[in-house]
Amino acid sequence: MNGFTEPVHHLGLSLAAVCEQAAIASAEWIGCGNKNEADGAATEAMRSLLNRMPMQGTVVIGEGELDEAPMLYIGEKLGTGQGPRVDIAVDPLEGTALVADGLDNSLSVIAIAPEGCLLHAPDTYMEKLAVGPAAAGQIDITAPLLYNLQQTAKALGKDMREMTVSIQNRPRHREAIETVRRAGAKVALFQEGDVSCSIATALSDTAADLFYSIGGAPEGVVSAVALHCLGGELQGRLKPENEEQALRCRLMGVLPDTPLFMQDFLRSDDCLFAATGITDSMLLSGVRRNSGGNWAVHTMLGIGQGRQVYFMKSEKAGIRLPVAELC
Ligand code: VTB
Repeated sequence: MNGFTEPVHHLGLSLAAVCEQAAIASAEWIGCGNKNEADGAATEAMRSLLNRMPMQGTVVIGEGELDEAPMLYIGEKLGTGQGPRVDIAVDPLEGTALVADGLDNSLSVIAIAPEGCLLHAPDTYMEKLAVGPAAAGQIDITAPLLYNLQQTAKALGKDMREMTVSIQNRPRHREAIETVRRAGAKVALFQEGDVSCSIATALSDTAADLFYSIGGAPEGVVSAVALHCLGGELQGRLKPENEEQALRCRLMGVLPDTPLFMQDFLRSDDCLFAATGITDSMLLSGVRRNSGGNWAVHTMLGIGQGRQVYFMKSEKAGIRLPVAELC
């Protein structure tokens, strides 16, 4: 904990509203084949609304460094300048290619915690393992995947044939996929979207029991905040692909291959996580425009203190965004 005074949790509903607007903005671009426009629309909407929130925020996980991202860059100050000092992790459009291609599993996501309490992760790969509350405390990222699969099955009281592991569909995961299948468990491959697939392990009405993948480190941090709110667990290890990335990791104070636990990702209970579905996922339904012309959106709001998680459906007045005509 660091010496903050003002609590963060009362910002929850505003944070959910920010995600909703970002999701609606990018939903205009679903299936249009343009990743950058979809991401830009979500980023612009998110930034403009975060700036109206009563907080003194700093982006610690964002769209990139100042020289590569005009908005929501790492170090950017956000908020009205009043209220709690917070670290902000944003992923305005998690799954840009999914939205461009009209595929499931995309979200708009934000996590916040008091200043100094979120891991400042570099934009490299991270090996990630995630489970829900029943298996929290039973996994070990430094141990083989088979051990973690067995531990999770034991904690859930399931036979190996009843177990499902979510793994991103990439050649780098071939060995992991074979390990799971050889053990007699099932693999649920996903194309993109680590955040929804890792969080889904903590929800009772989804098929995923264990999440394993080497994906984005920034996504690992936001997922860890959500899993904290749900009582689950995420462990990770940075996997830089070259010396330059390894140096970046060291400069940010996180050594490659060092195991990272929940207390490394998040150093306060007073945290918030919000995500709105853009396209459908295991976690949330995507944005819909209903027959009355309003937007219907589904949002998950996680509150760290007391570990409360709400799933909300909102109807938003049918403002027509200018990008609609461009698609
Ligand atoms: C991961 C995952 C993301 O991209 O970063 C993945 O965390 C990496 O994709 O959800 P590549 O294998 O193509 O490098 C996402 O799927 C989308 O940002």
